[in-house]
Amino acid sequence: MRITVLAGGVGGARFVRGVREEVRRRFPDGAGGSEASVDVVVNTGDDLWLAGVRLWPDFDSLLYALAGVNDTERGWGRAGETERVAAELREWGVGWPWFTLGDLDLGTHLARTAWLREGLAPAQVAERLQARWPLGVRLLPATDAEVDTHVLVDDPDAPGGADAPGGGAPTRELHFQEWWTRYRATLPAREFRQRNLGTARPAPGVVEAIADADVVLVAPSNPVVSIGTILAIPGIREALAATDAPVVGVSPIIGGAVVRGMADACLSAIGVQTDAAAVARHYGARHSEARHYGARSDATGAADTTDGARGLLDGWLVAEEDAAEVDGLRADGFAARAVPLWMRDLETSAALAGAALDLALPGP
Ligand code: FO1
Repeated sequence: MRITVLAGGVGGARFVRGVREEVRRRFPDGAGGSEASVDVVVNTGDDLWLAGVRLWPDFDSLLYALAGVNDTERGWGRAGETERVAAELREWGVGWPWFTLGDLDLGTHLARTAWLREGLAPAQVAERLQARWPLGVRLLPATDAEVDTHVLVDDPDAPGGADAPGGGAPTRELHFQEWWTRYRATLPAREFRQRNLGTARPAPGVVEAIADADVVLVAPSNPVVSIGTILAIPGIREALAATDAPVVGVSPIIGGAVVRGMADACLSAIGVQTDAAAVARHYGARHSEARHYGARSDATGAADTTDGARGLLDGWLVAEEDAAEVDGLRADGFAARAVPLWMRDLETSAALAGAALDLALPGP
């Protein structure tokens, strides 16, 4: 059984921990002749260069969480972290004062940057990083290209802001991390722009992981900047459309609110409601009659509103709080089910992963 998960950082990490646990329970040591493997295609749109080092926030969130060395309170970074180097960097005026690079975390960034500078491709660096701990899954960066996300906003420092004389307000492009952590996504996003998308290709192993999978799961990660970036890499959406595996997603929205983070600010920027069914329709149903949507692939990964072409999903799990959405989703071509969606601990994460696998592969 080959399971492939598309995932972003913190929400993705909780879900993948659940998948790993559920797989261990269902396929203990290849019992009954069946072995299972889990590949995770990781969002690289949050990545950035800062203070001379390359950061991969979503990859590191998955790496640390699966290794059990993550800071579970904060949601990102290492447990037991100290910030001595960060204090020095602030004194030097290097990096961003609102973005803290912990000492242990910096070890990861330095190792990664050293290997990149030696000429290793990001996928090879990813292999080296995950060799340190027995993760039980394989993490694949979505692409070797630097597709760092930038956000176009009205310039917060422009005199007069939106009311500036001379028509349209001046705009500025911020790196996603500045928009997210410095401004807490409060500056309305006019547009998300991924660098280098034109020449980006899926990293080695990514297309195969999707093509050869028995099941593909879409984690409850940010549909715009996490899953949207993965889907926007030329070749990945096509691999999903072509795979024989069922593709099942999990809603990142519960009862009309985002589970964590500020994904609602990203959804509203691309005109998608913060609603479990709206996110499913944004991804699109693979086997719909194409009454409501087809394929308009763009940089946000959307696949909606034209005739005849296919979306991405066979199935969609919504929260029990959103059970009223299930009938409408089924009518639109999704195998939909309402289940407990809160991932409070390993047990609830594993139960959610089990529900996703059951929806993808219903028993006889
Ligand atoms: N998030 C914050 O809110 N503040 C920080 O100072 C911060 C530092 C940081 C350093 C390395 C890293 O890998 C992640 C870090 N994050 C920080 C988390 C990150 O900004 C985002 O939560 C994700 O990129 C969104 O998934």
